[in-house]
Amino acid sequence: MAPAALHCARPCLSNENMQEPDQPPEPRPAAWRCGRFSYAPERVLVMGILNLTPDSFSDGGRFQRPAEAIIAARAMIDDGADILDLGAESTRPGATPTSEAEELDRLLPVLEALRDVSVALSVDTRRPAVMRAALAAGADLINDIEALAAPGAIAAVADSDCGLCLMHMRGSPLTMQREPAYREVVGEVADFLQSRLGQARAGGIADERIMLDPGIGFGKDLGHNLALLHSLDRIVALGRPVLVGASRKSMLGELTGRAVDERLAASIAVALAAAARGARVLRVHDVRETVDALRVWDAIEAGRPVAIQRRPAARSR
Ligand code: HH2
Repeated sequence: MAPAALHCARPCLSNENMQEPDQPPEPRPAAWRCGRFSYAPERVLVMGILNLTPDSFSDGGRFQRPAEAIIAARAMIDDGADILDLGAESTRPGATPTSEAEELDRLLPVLEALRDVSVALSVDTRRPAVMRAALAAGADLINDIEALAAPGAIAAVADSDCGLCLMHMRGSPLTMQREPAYREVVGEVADFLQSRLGQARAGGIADERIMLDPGIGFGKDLGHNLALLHSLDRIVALGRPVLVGASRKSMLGELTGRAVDERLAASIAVALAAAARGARVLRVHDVRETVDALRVWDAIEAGRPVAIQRRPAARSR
């Protein structure tokens, strides 16, 4: 991809004008398939975070009952979310694992109540049994911070038509922030994701279903996170849509000195910077504000007002 194109998430005038006259047009990447949905490759999607946990780092304990989580989910859809990411186990640094039964108890009532919403339903889990139960209950996407490392995880995903997010993490949530060290963080993360992509492919999961995530804050210090965001094009170059999740994370606290509930501006800044470098899915707590920011950025990139993109229709189950 030409450097100018990195700053333009959707085809726009400035991008066309930069094209050399005798250069062949770049091949258009295939759509990304995700359960009931199929997304145009240039679309930047907003994934709203719905943590059903008592202990998530920024919004743990927000919901006492499933009904409250369902109301919050519907509000995120009204605010413009394309995907909802339901998590029933915290992965914050130092978190101890939740039992499988507890993860399912938190997740399934909410997922089942939302199964026919007009946006994709993602489930953030690393357990194959939870993946299978979630897919049976209507999930469109499996978001695995362990990149399908658990025995049986590849088969659980391969047996469905769901989308898949493979994320890079060093160690486990309990230990990952104990002095993380890399020779060259961007290259090592890219090599890991390339290798997991190959294993998923070999296990029968088509490329068109897969996206990749450098895993901001998962076994990385501030320098590692900034290097990955700065050089996100090297992850984008692996040829799959890239997800970035930096919303409210501690790197933003380190850069601004702000507490976790005061990181909205910083979260928007990192979301736009990631989109400008080619990220196609932004995992965020603050959906409405991120959607507004993307709309303004899009119009500036295009040099004219841009019609609000309609969400793709869901295929029936
Ligand atoms: N970050 C978190 C959880 N899941 N999944 C992907 N693909 N990428 C991420 O960056 C990512 C993720 C951690 O954030 P959060 O869900 O807000 O907190 P917690 O893990 O404490 O529930």
